[in-house]
Amino acid sequence: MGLLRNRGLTDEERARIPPGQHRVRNFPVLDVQGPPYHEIPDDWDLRIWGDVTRPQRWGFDEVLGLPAVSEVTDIHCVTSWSKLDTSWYGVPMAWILETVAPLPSATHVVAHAEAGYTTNLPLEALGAPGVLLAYEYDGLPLDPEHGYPLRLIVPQLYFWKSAKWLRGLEFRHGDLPGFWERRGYSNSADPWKEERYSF
Ligand SMILES: Nc1nc2c(c(=O)[nH]1)N[C@H]1C(S)=C(S)[C@@H](COP(=O)(O)O)O[C@H]1N2
Ligand SMILES: [Mo]
Repeated sequence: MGLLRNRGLTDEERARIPPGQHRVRNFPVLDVQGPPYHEIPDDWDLRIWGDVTRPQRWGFDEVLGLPAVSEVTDIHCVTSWSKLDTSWYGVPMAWILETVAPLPSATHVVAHAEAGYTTNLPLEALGAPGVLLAYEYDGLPLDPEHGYPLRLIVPQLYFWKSAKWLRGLEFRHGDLPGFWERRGYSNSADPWKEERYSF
């Protein structure tokens, strides 16, 4: 089915679609709960804590003042859609890592989003190219459905790792499975290895 649905692609594009995936042109919305709000609450903050040298707490205006870059990446949802050349703007995770300076004890990171959604990553995954705290998509503020005001983008892993409505990054010694990881999704989530589920 995936092959038939991928017929319109060039060879170059087809090579960017992981096994079992098909390309979409729209931008599907997938989440457990839907947008928590359409305006940024007064008490909004982004917190970075745990096994780091310099914990942080930023209001949204402060986030806008941090160094920012554009990234064009392909994204892959475990439900089998992939979207090529999505365009994001925000704070590069490389800069965040330099700034907070994870302690030697830090091995994993839990991303905390509104309404209790979490997802876990090994520390190395945050160091991969293109990982971003994104606040713009296609040159505009994120849509509420896609994570306004801020979401994580981890393009090299299935998209459930890219927490929408992000509020915190917890650096930890040891792993702690997140919302979907506790419900049978793969811990490692590499789309090129089809690491979809853990059973
Ligand atoms: N906070 C939060 N982030 C989330 C989710 C969610 O339910 N809550 N769903 C994840 C899943 S399963 C996917 S595929 C992507 C979907 O992002 P999109 O709706 O922008 O396409 O968001 C991820 N991030
Ligand atoms: Mo997903």
